[in-house]
Order: sequence, then structure tokens, then C-alpha cells
Amino acid sequence: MKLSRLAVIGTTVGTAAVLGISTAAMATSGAPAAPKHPAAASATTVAPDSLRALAAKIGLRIGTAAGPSRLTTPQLAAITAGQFSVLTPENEMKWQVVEPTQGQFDWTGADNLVKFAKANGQLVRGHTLMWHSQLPDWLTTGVANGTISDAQLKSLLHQHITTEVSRYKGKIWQWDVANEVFANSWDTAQPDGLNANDFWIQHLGSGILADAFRWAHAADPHALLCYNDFNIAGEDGTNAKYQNVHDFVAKLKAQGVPIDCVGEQGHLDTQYGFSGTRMQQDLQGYASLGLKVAITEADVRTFVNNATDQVPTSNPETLAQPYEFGQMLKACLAVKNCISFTIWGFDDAESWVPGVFAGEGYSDIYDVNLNKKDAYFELQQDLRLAAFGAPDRRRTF
Ligand code: 9MR
Repeated sequence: MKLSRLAVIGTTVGTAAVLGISTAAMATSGAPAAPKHPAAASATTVAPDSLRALAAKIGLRIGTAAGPSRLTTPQLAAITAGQFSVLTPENEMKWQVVEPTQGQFDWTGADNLVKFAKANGQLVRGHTLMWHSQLPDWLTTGVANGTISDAQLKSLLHQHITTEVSRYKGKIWQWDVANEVFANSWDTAQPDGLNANDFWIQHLGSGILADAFRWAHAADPHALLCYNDFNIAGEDGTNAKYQNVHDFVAKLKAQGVPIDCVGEQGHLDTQYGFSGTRMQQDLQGYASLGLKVAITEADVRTFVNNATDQVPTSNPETLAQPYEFGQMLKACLAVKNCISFTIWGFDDAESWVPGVFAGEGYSDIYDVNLNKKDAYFELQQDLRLAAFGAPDRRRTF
């Protein structure tokens, strides 16, 4: 275990000092006014060779998705705090979790994450306000049986966004306002590229995106508001989904809709093609619209022997996994507007992958026994080298 090493070489100092930057200075970009974010008040033990400390040298935030166990299990919590400078609640801010019964809220998980982040000098990516998945049963049932009309659905979404964003006003750096509403090659696309069968598009039409961003902005004018999706930078052979998202957000910007960033999730699989060069070009394409960009859910899965041990079944795949992680980070590093690089969790044992993709796993940067993998060292080395040439994000704020 690397904990003893962390403790030995780590220096206990104010996190802002470790990061070489104030939290407030990191916090904004396209946001119209001065940011209001919690000061990095804690004394976290951050090793100088940790991912977060190395990335701080160029003003990049390194993140992880954190469910409750990554905040409370001591070994996991030490990594969550020691390696990362921004946290995303893996599930705890989703509508199903925060309002399981209509009008009855449970903010426990979300509050705990925000508290943990504050204590450890970390920012928070809020995730996610409008998504077809993990909606409360009372909502989907009501829509299905007609007791909730489309007009009522719109008003409920407005209320949901306002309630949640207001609750955490000033405490969220980036919000994933809308998630996964564009069509993939296997979906039915509308002429504007949105998924015709997406729950929100089906019931409320394409205009709901602009509404959602406006409602979120009204509740917290200083949070960076993002559109978040997968296969929108480098993974899609035709690049059609990228083009659709690009053109749609360009239109939103032209209409004055308060959108500040695009999040590329970065869920890769070594069996498919992926172009780091294309990812960089696409991230730059969004950046050229005046948007910030972020890698929001990076992981790279591959075929493994079993879901418990998660040993890759072929040698090239073992090499491809860290290579593709490195390609994603390098693409982000090359684009000055890329402000954060978040990994979806960090250890294979807790990953969502084996439960969803039969026979696959090994998708994170720590193995099932919490040992650092090649992917960790790949990211660490890329960040070390970045200090010698990658554009410094701090000058963009
Ligand atoms: O990692 C999340 C997993 O625990 C949930 O069961 C799942 C439900 O769909 O959502 C996972 O996170 C997703 C994220 O919120 C949006 N992009 C895809 C992620 C992986 O499915």
C-alpha cells in the first residue's frame, strides 16, 4: 500500500499553497462575474508527486468520481484526498437520490461530498441535473401513466434545477447541466443531432436545453455550466456526434444561453478505435467557440479474466490501457481551455464497468488491491512533463 509512502514524503501544508494557486483564482472562466467558491481552508497531506500537486503547476484540476465509500473507507479516502483536486459525486446529486419521494429530499450523500471537498481543498463538479437515467420512480411513473403532463414535467424540472443548484450555490465549480441528450450512431437523430428518443427531448423538445442552462444560471450565476456526453471528442469514427454537439452549442452561445463548457466523458474501450489527435482537435473545436472543456469521466476498459481479479486477457491490451489514458490527458494538456481531467473513480474494485460490460474491467488507475497501475504512472509522468511546456491554465482565469 502506498499510504505509508504518502505520509512519509507528504508535506502538510495549506492546500492552496500546495496547488500554488488560490481556489478562487481557479474557479472561473466563461462565468460573467467574479467567482465565489469556498476557500481552500484545509491542511491536506498532499505529496509533491501526487497527480493533484503535479497538475497544479499548470493550473489543471485532476478529479475523481467519489461515492460514499471513497469518502469514508480510510484507504480510499486517503487516495481521494491525496491525489485529486476536484470531486464529482458518482450518484449522490442525481435526481433519483436527492428526491426519492416527491417533495422529500435526501441531501446526505451530496452534503457529505461537498463537506469532504471543502475540508481537503478540493472543488466540486456537480453531476447531473437533466439526464434520462436515474430519475425518481414517482416522476417516470407519473409521466408514463399520464398523471404528469409535459407542462408539469417542465415545471418539475425547473423546480429540481432551481432547488439543487440553489442549495449548493457558491460551492460547485462546474455543473453538468444536461447529460447525454445527443444521438449516437445507433440512435434515431433529429435534424439537430439530438436523440429523438431521449426522455427529455421526447417530452419537452430541443428547447429544453436552453431552458435548463438558464434556470441553472439563475440559481448560481458563478458556476460554470457544462454540457456533458460520451463519444463527442475522438471516439466516433465519423465524428458526426462531435459536429452535432459543436453546432448546437455554437447556436446556444449565439443566442446568449449561459453555457460555459463542454465535458467529454472519456469512457474508452481498448477494442474500439480512438484517436488522441482527433480528441485534441475536437476539444480545441469547442474551445474555439469560447468554451472551457473538461474530461469528465475518463476510464479505459478491456477484457479481463474475471470481475474479481480483473487481469487483462491479452498483453497488447495491458499496454493499450495506460496508453489511451495518456492520449486523453495529453489531448487535454494541449488545449489551454481544458480545465479539468476527471477519472471515473480510481480503483478497479469499485468501478461501474464489470457490472455493465460483461467480461470487461481493468478500467481505472489503481488495481483491485489498490496498487497503482501503469495508467497511474503514465498520467503522473505526463503531468511531470507538462510543467515544461503545456499551456498554463491559470492565465486564462
Ligand atoms: O458510475 C455510475 C453508476 O454507479 C450508476 O449505477 C450508473 C447509472 O446509470 O451511472 C454511472 O455513472 C454514469 C454517469 O453518471 C454518466 N455517464 C456514464 C456513467 C457510467 O455509466
